[in-house]
Amino acid sequence: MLNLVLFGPPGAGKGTQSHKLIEKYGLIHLSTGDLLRGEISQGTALGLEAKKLMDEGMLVPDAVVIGMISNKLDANRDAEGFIFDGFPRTVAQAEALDDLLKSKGEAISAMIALEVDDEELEHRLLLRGRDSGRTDDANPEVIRKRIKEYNDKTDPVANFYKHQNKFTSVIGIGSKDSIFDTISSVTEAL
Ligand code: B4P
Repeated sequence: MLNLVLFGPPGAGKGTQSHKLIEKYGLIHLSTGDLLRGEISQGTALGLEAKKLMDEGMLVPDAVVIGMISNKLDANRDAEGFIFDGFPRTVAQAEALDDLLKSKGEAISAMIALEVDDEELEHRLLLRGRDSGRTDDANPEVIRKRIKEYNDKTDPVANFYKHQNKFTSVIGIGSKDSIFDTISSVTEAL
């Protein structure tokens, strides 16, 4: 199985590059952001709780996202592999993911981290906020809070995969296609 973690700050292009990887490898896309937005649009209790945190630029509790991912892994037992987009975002989530995959005789193949500076991130997210209706993209203060949450809680996850020799960093600035070419050179070497 090819199991990839696509990593990077909010707006780095994880969702964008995930879609290209899915087309190329037929992987199952597991985006915790999309799953949470799905819960919000269905008006579930989980969605209502998550929306409050997401609108403030905070992470939702580990147990919630780990539970969602665990259900999706169980529901896709015959998959060729998975692309984890926006997950894991904390070291506790990374440890839980390793355990879930291990219980199925699987492991993460690689983490690919998109590197983009804060100014460009803010610019991209505000631009997306104009069309997407995403409330967490509309407010510069919330965007800065999300970037701070990333630096405080998510960036340490990179070390988790560095220690396993599974980490590769890719510059996330340039055309979407040229970034994808660089990512492809990493996946083809696996
Ligand atoms: P996510 O939905 O994961 O989204 P994101 O980090 O905002 O964006 P992404 O990096 O996917 O950006 P995209 O490709 O779309 O998270 C939203 C919230 O959900 C979090 O803040 C948190 O509250 C919660 N959450 C999710 N997962 C969680 C977890 N595991 N634990 C706890 N909480 C969790 O790109 C952004 C924009 O840039 C797009 O408009 C795109 O077109 C543009 N773009 C992409 N590549 C570009 C390029 N090369 N050049 C120019 N623009 C580009």
